[in-house]
Amino acid sequence: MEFILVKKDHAPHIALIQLNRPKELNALNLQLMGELRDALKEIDEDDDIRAIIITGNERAFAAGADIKQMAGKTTIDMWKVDQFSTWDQINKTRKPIIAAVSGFALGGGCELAMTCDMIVASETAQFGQPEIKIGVMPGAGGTQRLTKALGKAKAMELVLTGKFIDADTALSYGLINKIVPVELYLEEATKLASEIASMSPIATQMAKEAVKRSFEVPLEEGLHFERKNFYMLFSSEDQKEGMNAFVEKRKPDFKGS
Ligand code: DAK
Repeated sequence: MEFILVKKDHAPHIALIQLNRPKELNALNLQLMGELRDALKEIDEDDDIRAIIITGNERAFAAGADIKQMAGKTTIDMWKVDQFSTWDQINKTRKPIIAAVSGFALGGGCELAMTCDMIVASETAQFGQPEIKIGVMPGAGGTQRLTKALGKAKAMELVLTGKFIDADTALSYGLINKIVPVELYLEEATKLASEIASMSPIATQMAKEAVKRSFEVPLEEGLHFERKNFYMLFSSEDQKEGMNAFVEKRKPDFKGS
């Protein structure tokens, strides 16, 4: 891996993926995205890992897709590369993913953070979809995820003007979960990931799947999906362990079985 760093043992049951093109503000070139796809696939198949953190560095989470790499491309060049398989892999990752964001999260960087399940931000974080300023528009889910998170009026403003919002505004808009001082954003994301990792991984993954389903289907169908996952969890040993631990007044020890 040239453009990402992967630590599978960042903390117990937690993998950390760090985007690592610091000079280019972690601009998401095709190689980086391919590496990210492969790492996520491998981590998702690793039974020991229960939660994932994706981060950048203090200055930038990611300043978007690599404009220099895209500038001369034709429609057919773009089509041939099939970048969507990478974005689809991120979206279909079963394990909860937290984006730990500091500095710029722009364009594809903002879309990457939004494709994660939660966002912990440093007070220097800035979010935006500035594609409009370079003659295009969001292409990796920005128009949809931003609108679902912020509502039409605010999403339109960000997408049509390309303006950035700071961490306080992002929090007040409901885009992110938390803001912490810059020296603490990774620690805070790790705390959140550890809390999730202390639960049954089967339950967290099925719960994540059900919450995500709410974005795709009408309420009735979503409720049906939720019920199915709820019942399924009664086939897990973790359900017995969780409920017995409550009755016996002790901490549960979830095994992921
Ligand atoms: N691409 C390539 N290089 C970038 C970059 C980017 N997105 N952002 C920054 N860099 C590079 C700069 O060119 C500069 O390199 P050198 O000139 O030193 O070689 C270096 O990083 C430092 O940047 P600056 O010198 O510009 O730093 P400043 O602090 O002055 O400004 C900035 C920071 C973030 C405001 C500025 O760099 C900037 O505006 N960057 C571009 C932001 C942007 O427009 N982002 C959206 C890109 S379009 C798709 C999936 C995704 C996408 C599309 C399709 N499919 C699945 C089909 C996504 C598209 C996008 O994200």
